[in-house]
Amino acid sequence: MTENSDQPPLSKLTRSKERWAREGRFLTGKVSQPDEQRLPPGQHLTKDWPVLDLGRTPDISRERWRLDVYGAVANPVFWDWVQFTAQPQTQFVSDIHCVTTWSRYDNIWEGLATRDLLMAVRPRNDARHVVLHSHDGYTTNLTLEDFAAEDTLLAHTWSGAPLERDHGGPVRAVVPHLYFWKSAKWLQSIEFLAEDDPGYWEVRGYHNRGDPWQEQRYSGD
Ligand SMILES: Nc1nc2c(c(=O)[nH]1)N[C@H]1C(S)=C(S)[C@@H](COP(=O)(O)O)O[C@H]1N2
Ligand SMILES: [Mo]
Repeated sequence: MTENSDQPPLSKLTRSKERWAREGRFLTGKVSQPDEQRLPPGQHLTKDWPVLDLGRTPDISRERWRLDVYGAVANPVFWDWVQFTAQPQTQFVSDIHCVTTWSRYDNIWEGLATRDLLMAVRPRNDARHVVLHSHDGYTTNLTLEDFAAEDTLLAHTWSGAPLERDHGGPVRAVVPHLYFWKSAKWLQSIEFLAEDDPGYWEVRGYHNRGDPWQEQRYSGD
């Protein structure tokens, strides 16, 4: 999580979010279950789709894009666009829950399901954790179990159209059962690890797991 000095400065929102994590902003103290209520505690519904990131938007063409999957796996891969899109394609419809309290229902994603990726790379027995690395220097960590969740995918298409650059195109992760900061945009590589390695927001006060139903917004929640 080194800060690149040739990167533009972080956005004002990014700095505010660091402060909110320290203050415990937006916490309601409630817990609910997905089957009881579609909207997690403390969230409100939005119809538009806000753009949130560190304020650096990488410009990666599909031609230049590669996916590097490495670490504690039997079969590491380094795919270009043609190889990536030759993998099994899956469509999932899921809700987005951002820690800054907006949620957006019924997003239609298409791409490679993480379960299919796992079949291709075959995690070793000692693999327990996954780190997603992005082209803007962002990282986020997941347990192997959360990464392998049923409706989790590496998405290149949203609502039938190529994923926009602002929203992480060419390819972003989508991990719908956790807060949206776990869904890395501009995905560059996926690292499998025996030990946990907290990511960009996880070392800046966000919860290590981020389950919206348990309102795991910040560390210590
Ligand atoms: N690479 C990268 N991925 C990222 C981020 C980021 O700054 N860089 N921000 C995260 C956060 S905090 C959120 S809420 C979502 C926002 O995705 P959106 O801009 O498509 O709504 O992306 C997540 N993935
Ligand atoms: Mo976020």
